Amino acid sequence: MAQARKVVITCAVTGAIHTPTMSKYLPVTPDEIVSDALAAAEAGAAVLHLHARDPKTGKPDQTPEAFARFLPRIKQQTNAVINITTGGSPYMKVEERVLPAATFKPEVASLNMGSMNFGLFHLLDKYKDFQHDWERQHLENTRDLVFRNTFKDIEYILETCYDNGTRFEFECYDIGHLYNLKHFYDRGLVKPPLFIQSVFGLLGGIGPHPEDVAHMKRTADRLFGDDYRWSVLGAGRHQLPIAATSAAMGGNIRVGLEDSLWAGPGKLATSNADQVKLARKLIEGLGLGVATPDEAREILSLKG
Ligand code: KMH
Ligand code: ZN
Repeated sequence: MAQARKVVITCAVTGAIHTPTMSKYLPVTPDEIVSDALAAAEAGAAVLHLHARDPKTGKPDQTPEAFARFLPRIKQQTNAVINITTGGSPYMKVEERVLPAATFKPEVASLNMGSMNFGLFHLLDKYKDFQHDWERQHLENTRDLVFRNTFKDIEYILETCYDNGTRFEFECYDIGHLYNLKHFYDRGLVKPPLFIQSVFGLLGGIGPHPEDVAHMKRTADRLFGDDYRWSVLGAGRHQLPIAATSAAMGGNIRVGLEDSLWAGPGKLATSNADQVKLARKLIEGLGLGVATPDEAREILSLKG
């Protein structure tokens, strides 16, 4: 009997977009990040995409010290692939953003493939009373914020991580970002298979329509042929519909509270594992399999 295709689930545990007021389930302290990450891995996430936060305020914290409070504990207790952010938050400079990946030399680091608007201010319609001052500012300031990822920035991150054997999750928020990746591919600065994470439904990037997903995939197919592995993430309520579309089209899936706080219409996810379980359900419902961490290493050609 033919083996079912294996789908890699990435879980992005906390990120830098959402704030503690938006959900009491958002992991913020090192203990919360560890327990949510481990439960997500247990539920089927082969890759854990990690950011750090200040435990008191929940503010994104990109210092290696902040990562050191949870990273060794996660590594000790799971075989899941560790993926460290180099995006940090859109307010940080690239030199600061790359420090945790440069320090901990993970198997995977994220790499954002272009500059863009990164609108979160529309969330102010929904959330009014914030626990911490920084939260309102964090949303308000995005009216006039560019998430900066210039060619020089991208090259700097590639160069900094090159000798560590770290491979990348290339975050592509729009079609032009695929062409930026092609530029680095043509120059031999990135090696196949490229792990492309297509991001849908953020204000400032491509939308979440099935036609957007199809266009992204068609373009990646044309530019990279068999030299890439495709994964998708949908922001907010688009998370699961986009995941289902990807799995049905031959792709992989990213879920997690970094990108969406929801586990259904109007229903907050009570943990990252909630969303991983939903992803698993839809993968298995399609007759596909969930990749183990070692299968993910094979599929993505990681250093292991
Ligand atoms: N929050 C995602 C849409 C990064 O950490 O480098 C993108 C992301 C970026 O995860
Ligand atoms: Zn991230």
